[in-house]
Amino acid sequence: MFVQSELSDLINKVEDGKRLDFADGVRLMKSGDILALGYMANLIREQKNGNKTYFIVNRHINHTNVCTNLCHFCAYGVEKENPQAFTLSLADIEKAAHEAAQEGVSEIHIVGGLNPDLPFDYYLEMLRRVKGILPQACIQAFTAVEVDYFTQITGLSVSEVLRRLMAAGLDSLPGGGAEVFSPRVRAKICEKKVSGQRWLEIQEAAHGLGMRTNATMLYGHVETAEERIDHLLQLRDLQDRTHGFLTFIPLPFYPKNTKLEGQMGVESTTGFEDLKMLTVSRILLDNFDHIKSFWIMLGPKLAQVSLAFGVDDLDGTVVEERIIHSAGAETGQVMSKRALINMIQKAGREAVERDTLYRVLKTN
Ligand code: V47
Ligand code: SF4
Repeated sequence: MFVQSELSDLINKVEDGKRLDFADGVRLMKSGDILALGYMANLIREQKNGNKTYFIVNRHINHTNVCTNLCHFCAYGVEKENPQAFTLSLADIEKAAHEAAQEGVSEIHIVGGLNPDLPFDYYLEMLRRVKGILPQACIQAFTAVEVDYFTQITGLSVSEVLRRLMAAGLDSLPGGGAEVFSPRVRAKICEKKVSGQRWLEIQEAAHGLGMRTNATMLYGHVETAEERIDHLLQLRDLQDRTHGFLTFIPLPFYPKNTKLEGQMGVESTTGFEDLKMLTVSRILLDNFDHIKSFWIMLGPKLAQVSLAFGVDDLDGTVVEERIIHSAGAETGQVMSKRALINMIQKAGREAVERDTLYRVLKTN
């Protein structure tokens, strides 16, 4: 029971286990009643995951920053002539995988730019070598944007590209590249990137092959409240059909060093807005088991508070995150397992180490 709120009717719906619609979602997004939002989100979070908070020991590898898309919100991707351009050799990637093996990771997370000099074989060989070094770890690699790019350079269908990647060791697709599905928003921030519809099609194809994947939304730039809700509901529709999504990760926009920096109305998100986005995601995505805070972007303290506002998963013991740090994130790049467990326990939650597929490895 939550007393006195402009959202009382929606609280009743949530308490009765009823699904919220588009108009309800927009009202949530425009409400300032963070405690009512938190109450609803926490109710759902505890129904789904009890007191558990999941975390993963993983390592991120960004293999190249050369990218032909040059999205306006991205400070990471550069042209190949840029002095900052880099591409890791397969030997560099093997070295990172050996280090990760020492750290006891259960997941390797690999994403990069669309580099026209790299053949499809580079990616297949990368997967084979990483799997050879870390046979027990899951490889979560290549966003739907990269998968679409592989279809362009090979002439193969999405399903065939995915089959070949899976045969080489790919276990799961990360959630990047979704941004905001609205064509209006994409025209303003990433006009060269695949459409939202194509992003969803690729996820659906992956789910059809039995692969589980993640979903994201990049918020806090030019999008409206309505466009955020539309994005969430398109994800919910696909999840109703496939049940292939593992988790949803809202990503707050970092403007520094991007083409959007300094544009009218574009500023860094605030803590209140971040918390609101997490709660609204938890409330609307009633068919997603998990909502994840990426502490690298939210900052560790807000990420910890989010565990009372709908979030049940903290990612991760990340190493070498480059994408958000290029855009001005000042958080560290590494969090020890001990520090993650401490954050979770001090929030009154039970810390559960998981793998990519949310199989429990250890409860703390
Ligand atoms: O698609 C790029 C975002 C994404 C900026 O699946 C930016 O578990 C903020 O998707 N400010 C890649 N965000 C990272 C990603 C991700 C991260 C952690 C976990 C998972 C997962 C996925 O990063 C891109 C884009 O949406 N991004 N530039 C920026 N300036
Ligand atoms: Fe390239 Fe991805 Fe950055 Fe866009 S967000 S420029 S596709 S690396």
